[in-house]
Amino acid sequence: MKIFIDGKLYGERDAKISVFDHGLLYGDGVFEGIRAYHGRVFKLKEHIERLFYSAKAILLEIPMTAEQVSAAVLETCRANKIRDGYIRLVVTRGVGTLGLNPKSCGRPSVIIIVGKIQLYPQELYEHGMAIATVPTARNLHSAVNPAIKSLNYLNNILAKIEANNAGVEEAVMLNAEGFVAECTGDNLFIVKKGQLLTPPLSAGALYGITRQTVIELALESGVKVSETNLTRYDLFTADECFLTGTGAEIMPVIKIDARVIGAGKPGPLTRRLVEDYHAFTKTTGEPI
Ligand code: PXG
Repeated sequence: MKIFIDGKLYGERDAKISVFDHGLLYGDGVFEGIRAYHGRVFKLKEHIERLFYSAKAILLEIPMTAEQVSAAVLETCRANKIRDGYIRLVVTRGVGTLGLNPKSCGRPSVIIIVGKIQLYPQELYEHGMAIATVPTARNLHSAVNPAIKSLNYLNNILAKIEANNAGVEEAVMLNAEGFVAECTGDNLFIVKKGQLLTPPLSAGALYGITRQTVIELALESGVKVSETNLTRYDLFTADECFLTGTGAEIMPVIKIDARVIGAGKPGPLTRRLVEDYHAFTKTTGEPI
């Protein structure tokens, strides 16, 4: 496996960064998770744009242009002969002193790792997943804004641990007001009377690229989509529920906090969107 670090490709054993990088010491940095399907990088432009927005929000200057980062992603895919896979793009604050002030950091580091990802067993995609709401709330907009895809995922990791402790694979995170925000690494949708509903970004959802793709696919097929605040009650009484994310893709949900959702199996609109999504990944993306 070849890993891109600051303009050069390294073998797996030589791909190393300093223990003084503030990405490690403080989680100071940003990242993207991207997928390649059928020899194309899916939604590359959108991921690069979000990376630069995340960086801007934390006053991190990426030492490459968006075009250079895109070219580096494609180059790393080619070097690894990847046609289908997962691309982790990371920008750290760089090497600094012990002390959190980023002023001590020299140059941010750009790292690109290409590999495979399977977050959940195939069986869950066929039969659906059980999820649960957890005590850890989604970040406040007035703290680390939840739209920033930062290297500090501890809030979501705690929620994931709480879900695991509750015997399920994924957590529903509520915001400070008690409205549904999203899951730890995916956005959440419900179907109610034929309509698709998902929390607005203002509820603390990440501006998910899979979320946006699913919204567009639904609208194209004539399904009404509404971005609206949802409560746990709305989840419990939904006809269908599913999660979206680059890693998870589209995951049907069949149980939330022990309440069976709809008929207790992946619903018809969910199934159709899964099909449409996979068909769409075949026809779009930046050629490797
Ligand atoms: N919310 C959060 C908090 C995320 O981290 C999403 C929603 C979905 O966004 P996209 O743009 O991917 O549709 C994410 C993305 C992993 C992993 O390693 C996590 C994500 C993506 C890829 C891999 O668990 N999260």
